[in-house]
Amino acid sequence: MNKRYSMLFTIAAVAIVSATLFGSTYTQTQISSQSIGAPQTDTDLMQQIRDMGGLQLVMPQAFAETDCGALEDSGRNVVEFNVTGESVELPIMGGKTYHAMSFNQQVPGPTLRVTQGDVVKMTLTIPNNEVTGHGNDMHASQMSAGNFDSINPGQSKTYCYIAESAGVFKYHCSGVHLIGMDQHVLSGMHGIAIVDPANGYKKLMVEKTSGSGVLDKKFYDADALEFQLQYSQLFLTPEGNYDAQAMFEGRHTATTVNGMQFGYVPNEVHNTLIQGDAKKNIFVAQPWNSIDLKQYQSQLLYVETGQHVRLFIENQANEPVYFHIVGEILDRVTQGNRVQSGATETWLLGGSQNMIVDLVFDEPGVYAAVDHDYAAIYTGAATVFVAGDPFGLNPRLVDAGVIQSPVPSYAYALGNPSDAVPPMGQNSIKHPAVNVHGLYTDDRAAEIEAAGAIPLWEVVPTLPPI
Ligand SMILES: [Cu+2]
Repeated sequence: MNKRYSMLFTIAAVAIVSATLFGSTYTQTQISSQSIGAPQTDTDLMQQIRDMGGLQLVMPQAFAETDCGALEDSGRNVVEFNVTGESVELPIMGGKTYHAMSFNQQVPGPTLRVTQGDVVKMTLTIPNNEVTGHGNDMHASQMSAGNFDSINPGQSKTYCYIAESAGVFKYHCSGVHLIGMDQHVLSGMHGIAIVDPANGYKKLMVEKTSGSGVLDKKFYDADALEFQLQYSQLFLTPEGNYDAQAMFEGRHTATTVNGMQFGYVPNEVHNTLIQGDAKKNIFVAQPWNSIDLKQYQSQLLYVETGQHVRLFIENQANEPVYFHIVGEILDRVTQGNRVQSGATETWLLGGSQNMIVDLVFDEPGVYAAVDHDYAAIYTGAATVFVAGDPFGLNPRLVDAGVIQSPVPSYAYALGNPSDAVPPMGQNSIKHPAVNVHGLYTDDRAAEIEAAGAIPLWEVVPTLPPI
């Protein structure tokens, strides 16, 4: 409805409502006379249509195509996203494994990162020896749902779309013609696409009294150290099979962050450094302690104090996520490209919903990001950030020769876990180092290592005593 029509409609509606309510000072003739202009305008519209040569659906450019031809040649930046659908056996807490379904032998699948307006060229391949078909529904696209349908083992499928809207968007397997979609997604076939705003992220403004009692506004550059956190749930039988009955009854057996329960908590190396004893745990739950667990050994997330940190968060499962960081306030919450809140304690994400959290850790310390649902915390949704050097390790690290001079975060010595680090975007601060960590098969872990991540299980034993 254009402005002129809208105005006429409003006048007519107000008149009718007023007449009905107050019964009335308007006569029927008067009400009708309010809309006398409309037929005249209709005539103008009909003339305009005739002048155009008739009505036609005018679209500036197709949003999506299955053959990609026009979009690939549109002059836009084209980003290829190649994924394979594969069933694999992956570990769960307690030394067991479960029958996972994955994109690229990792849970969650690889993160796609593009800039608003880019063309995404998605190719899904199902290997010959895969036991079932899979599809890929990318929420960043706006195309007919039929394109997301499954393909069979031995087949490959490509579609293209323009990432029109900025934000974080889930992608997930659509099952076999939608059948078993719950099983495939909740067994690991999910991931995210981060679509950076065309004009970049905004500066962060933090307003508080900063201990002085006087209101203080600080502005931080848009560039930030970034992490991704994807929440999901596992519904499993004791044998590690998907339990549909448990899903329908809402009885999850595990809450995962980037595929693992308690994947970002201290490990025996931290125990040794801080407690002087590998077996003396710092944290209440450390199920992935041993360095022998290689890519599955739990790792911590390291940030600098006073640094702009940006978190891309997605709820991949069914239950709401009540995202909270113990000891911190979420300085800004954004969904899509719109700020939703500032200086908030907790933000709620429904199923398949996302947000971007911007914040600054001011004080050195240990901060636990949780899903503030107690059932979720106790089944795996606790993620530990370490800001600055709260344990005073800098002098010891320098003395041992691990680092040359004091560092602003332990990431300079140990790196941040690869599965929590998204691909670089236009406002990303590069992580000082990245270590191999995640729910990866050994083959996938080897690829992550080849791309530059540090295998701490090989490096740590070679370090001098600290
Ligand atoms: Cu699937």
